[in-house]
Amino acid sequence: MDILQDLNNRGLIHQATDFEGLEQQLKEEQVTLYCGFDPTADSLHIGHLLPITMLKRFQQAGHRPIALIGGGTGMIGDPSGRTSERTLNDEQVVHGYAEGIRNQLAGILNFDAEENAAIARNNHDWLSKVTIIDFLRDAGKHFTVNYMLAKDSVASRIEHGISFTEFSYMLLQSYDFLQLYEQENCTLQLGGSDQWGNITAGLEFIRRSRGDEEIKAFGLTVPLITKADGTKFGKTAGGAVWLDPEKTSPYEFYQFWYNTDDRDVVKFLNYFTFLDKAELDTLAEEAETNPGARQAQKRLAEEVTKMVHGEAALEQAIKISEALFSGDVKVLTASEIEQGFKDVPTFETEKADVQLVDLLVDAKISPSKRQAREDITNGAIYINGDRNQDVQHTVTEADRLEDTFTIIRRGRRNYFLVHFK
Ligand code: 545
Repeated sequence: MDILQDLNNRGLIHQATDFEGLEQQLKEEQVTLYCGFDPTADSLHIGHLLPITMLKRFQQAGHRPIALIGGGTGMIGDPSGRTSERTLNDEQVVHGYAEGIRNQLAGILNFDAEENAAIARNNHDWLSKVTIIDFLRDAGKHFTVNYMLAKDSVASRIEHGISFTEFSYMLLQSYDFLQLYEQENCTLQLGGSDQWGNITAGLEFIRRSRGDEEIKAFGLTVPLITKADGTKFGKTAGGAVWLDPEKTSPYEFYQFWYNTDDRDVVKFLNYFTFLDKAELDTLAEEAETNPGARQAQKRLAEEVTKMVHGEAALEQAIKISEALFSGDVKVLTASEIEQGFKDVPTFETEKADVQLVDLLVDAKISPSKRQAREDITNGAIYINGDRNQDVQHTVTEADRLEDTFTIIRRGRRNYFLVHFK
């Protein structure tokens, strides 16, 4: 199937500058396309995932993606989609972020493909070299202030004010598109819907600066991701869902996708996975007839976790999820316990041996000794997954997993972690 048709079926096309023209170019040749990422943080998060998977889809269809790192534009700050001025980061900070983001993109796109390897470019390479005189003559002259003021990113900021720095941003992104057009024969720029103004400014700039030449360059945006319950996509109680495994563990990442609302799961399967129509139809059918089994969520979580963190991290995330669900936690390694129990109440102690009754009270698992004894005799207390009904029990080395942790459960679901230091 042709790539644009596939993207359309998946609901991935929000706006396109010349759909038919683009469709034709994609049929006729290997197209080089790009999407830009400004190093404004030390990691990407799942709000950036859709354009990344778009680059990957085009690559799988035989085209050549460029991941553009905004080492230069990240020094300026894009006003698009923002209600207030950004604070500027130092060059060292931006440089450090750029390196990390490049590596994250390299983990998802194929930089070693034979025919159409993805490449990374950094706009600091050219933006740091152009002189202000050349820039104002070669770029500035092609834009009227009137045109710039009419862009959403600027118009929405007029009331409260926008610095000349951020006002100028669209010229820099436009300058990039021309550079990549000339250096790499890049004819398509992708982005989220917030990037439409910058992308169309770039196309305008290419046309004007190339004079009479017939320009076959295009812009495409993906939709803003909405959720059925109206809350913002990608945010959890703990904040953003990062691609960096140190910031959001693969287990948490897996759980995020696994917890997708039944009303959103088919859309997200279309957006974020590479499953074909037959599989998507089967999963949609299962989600409809047997939502309780959460087969669609499971598949979504598996596919996205594998794409971002790899097969081994996915296996671990599944292992942790299953252990927590079944209660059989003894199979977990120390690092798996740390991942799976990150948000579980944790009690640290330096004691070697401790009475179970005392531990339940000290760790605030039971509110009093009397209640602790009752919980034990009632069979509500589990040590590392095994019920323990002995009120005299002493928790010792023998009750520790990996010499360090004792996992206590009260009832079916309430987990507590005791960390013996
Ligand atoms: C810079 C130079 C170019 C082309 C594009 C840019 C970046 C663009 C921008 N994009 C956003 C971004 O977010 C920070 C990522 C790293 C922490 O600001 N001006 O850099 C997001 N982008 C992906 C999508 C986006 C957009 O990276 O386009 O819509 C989010 O989904 O907000 O020549």
